[in-house]
Amino acid sequence: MQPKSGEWAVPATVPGDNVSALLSTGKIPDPYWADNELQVQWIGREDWVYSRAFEVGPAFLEERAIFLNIENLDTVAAISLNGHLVLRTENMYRRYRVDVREFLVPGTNAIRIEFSSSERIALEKTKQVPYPIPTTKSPVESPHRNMIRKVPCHAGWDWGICLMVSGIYGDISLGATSSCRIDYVTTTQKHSAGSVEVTVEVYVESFTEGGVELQVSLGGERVFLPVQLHLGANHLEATVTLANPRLWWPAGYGEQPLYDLTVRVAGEEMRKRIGLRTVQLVTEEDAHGLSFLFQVNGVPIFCKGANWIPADALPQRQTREVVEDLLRSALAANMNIIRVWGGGQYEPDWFYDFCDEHGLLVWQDFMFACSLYPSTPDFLENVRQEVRHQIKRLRDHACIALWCGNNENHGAMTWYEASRNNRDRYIVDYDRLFEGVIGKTVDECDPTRSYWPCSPCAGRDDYSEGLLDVNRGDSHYWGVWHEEKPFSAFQEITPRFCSEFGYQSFPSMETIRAYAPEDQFNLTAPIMEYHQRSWRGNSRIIEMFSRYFRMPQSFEGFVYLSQVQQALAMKTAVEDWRRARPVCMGTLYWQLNDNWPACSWSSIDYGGKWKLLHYVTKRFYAPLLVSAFQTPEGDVQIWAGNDHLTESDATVTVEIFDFSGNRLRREALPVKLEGGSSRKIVSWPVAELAPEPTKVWMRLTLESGGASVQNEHFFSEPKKLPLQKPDIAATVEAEASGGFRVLLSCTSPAFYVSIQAEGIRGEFDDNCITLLPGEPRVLHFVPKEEGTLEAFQAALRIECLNALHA
Ligand code: BMA
Repeated sequence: MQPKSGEWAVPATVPGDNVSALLSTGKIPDPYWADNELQVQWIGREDWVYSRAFEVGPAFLEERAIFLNIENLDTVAAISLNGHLVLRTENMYRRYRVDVREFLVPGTNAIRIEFSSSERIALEKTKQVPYPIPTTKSPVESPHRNMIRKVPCHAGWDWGICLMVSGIYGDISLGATSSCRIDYVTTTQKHSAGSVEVTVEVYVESFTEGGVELQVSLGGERVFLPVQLHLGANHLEATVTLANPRLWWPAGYGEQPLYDLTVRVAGEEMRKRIGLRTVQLVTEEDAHGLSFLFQVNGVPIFCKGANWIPADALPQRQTREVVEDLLRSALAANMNIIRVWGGGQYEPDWFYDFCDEHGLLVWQDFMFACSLYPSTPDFLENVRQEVRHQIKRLRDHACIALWCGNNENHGAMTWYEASRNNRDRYIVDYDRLFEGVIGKTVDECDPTRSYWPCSPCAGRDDYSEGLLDVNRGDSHYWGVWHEEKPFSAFQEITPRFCSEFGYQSFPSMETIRAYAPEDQFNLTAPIMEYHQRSWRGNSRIIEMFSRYFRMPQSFEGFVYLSQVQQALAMKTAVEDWRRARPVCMGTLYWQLNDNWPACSWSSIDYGGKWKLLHYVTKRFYAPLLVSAFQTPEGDVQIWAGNDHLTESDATVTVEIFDFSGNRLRREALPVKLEGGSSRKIVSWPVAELAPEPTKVWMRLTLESGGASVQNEHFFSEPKKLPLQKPDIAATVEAEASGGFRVLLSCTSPAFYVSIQAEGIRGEFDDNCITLLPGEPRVLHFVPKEEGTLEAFQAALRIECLNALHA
């Protein structure tokens, strides 16, 4: 690989990206460290050339058709074989297949891929439109990201580094056949009592004519059909009926059986695995507005999840291991859905395979975010090809619940002066793209799923301004972070489905060490501010501390408290919206992961380490939930929720303690919990439960069918509480499994107790817990790498809220 204008070259990996190649050969410093990002911005302004030689055997060249297959090539490039230009690409989300037979020779061949600077091309494209096409600004950015079909967040985001990478991240290969090529296989299921009829459609490019056999085998059933192939594109179809189908369910609702599908035509073969299920988005007018909920196999699903962004700003590091680890963490925190957000990318097949296998529903955005977009004929045609390909590639994944047009572009029409002054102009562009092209393409290529034009919006036919009506469709609620409202603002709204809401925290100490030297360990130090891309971000975090907490004394204390604060923000929102079931039927917090080490809304650090939020998520997303809601009128309501489908007998225990750990009151309330429900169990005046609200706290326990969950409630802001200095003792033992067991005990109640094994990859089974004297807790740590007991012990770090009151 070499810069087009340069004299030097470095080895590059395919699949991989040019920035990783420069990094691994020492040409650039680590862009994630300190503010090195600024030193690598030139890379995106250069043109880059990838070249290599490859061998082709004579037998290969005897085949009738020889084609070059390219997927995920980023982005604007000219590809030549042996000096002949064979293809120009301009969309990294499309698959390109071109006939290259005449350009190959037996023996050694040369391929050259010339990548044009995406930044320059984007700028050139703005000149082809006679009015501005605005996009969101980021602190460090490449402008006009909306003009090219490249991962939008490569150009920087309000959590992300600007790295205008290029390279090849998917397949690049030569194919040869003398018969035909299967371009896509898609399936459509028709469910009826006791059976499912599956129609298999096969899209074949044929290079010969004549009769052949179409062979379809699905779950042991076989159908062989004689078919005629014509030169060029062929559309074949077969139907297979499966009796007694085993249905596919989202995580927590049942199993994920997958049926093997094999399609053969004239010696060519394609395999897939199919989950049998129906999925429906239900949006109906009702007493509260316009509903928004998913039903799988007719069962309403309360969706619990988070938003997904690309796993690394360096595409080469988005390995299967890294990505699956993140998805596994989502499942471990009781999530049943993730939203592949529109500022990122369509993920590789194995991402969706994993979600199929584990019951993680996917809300799939098309890749448009926080911008307005052009509607020139070229742009629209380019997008049509992209969307057609992505739908045909992905639609057989059982996990995919929805196609969504974009992220926030509908609302974005109010963000820019140009579009505020001329809404007609931009709404026409919007409609051409998101209905005229994408909506129509979804209807044509996947009638089995719903299309939702924008997250958030109020449906396909609603072009109204102002998308803040949480009663209609899905919503993004940013009042607490971006408008700096108190956490109680979450409880003042009842969204039908909240597909974004978030609160930031600092990453863990070990992640901070990966980008900042110790002299920067201060919230307002330049590098700490540099790795914060949200406007006033660190100030907001500190200001919010002052409302609820006492100020930490140390940097480590700030980092810890920021994670507690974030966890409490999300807990406040999710518990409230789960209580509001069935009016609210889903929560997707912003955001699951990070693409570089930074301060952000994520619940998992760059590198995979769980923040405290992720542990707390595991509790507030658990199927059983017990929670308290203190009303503005001065009552405390106790609620119990059950996401299981079956009714159960349960007990809710309410205990009042003082801050020395003395129990002052205990009530055990028997309750019947209906399947898929949430209900208020009891309501007391605060004055009765806690006559002096700063002197006591409440513990709630819900027990049902052998499961037990707990929660705690303070009657006033934590900063007012007389928290005592707890003496927390930890004894550690190695477990036969290779993990570690930690026994924690204390001398007075300790809150939001955090235990970290710094620098050791792995997770505890619980964290951010409450400890009571006389009730020691055992936690287990499952490491992702081998290590000794001594190393584990030395890495342990324990913190709790009480320390701020000492
Ligand atoms: C949203 C997202 C992102 C952004 C986040 C935080 O609305 O869609 O664009 O990162 O807010 O501001």
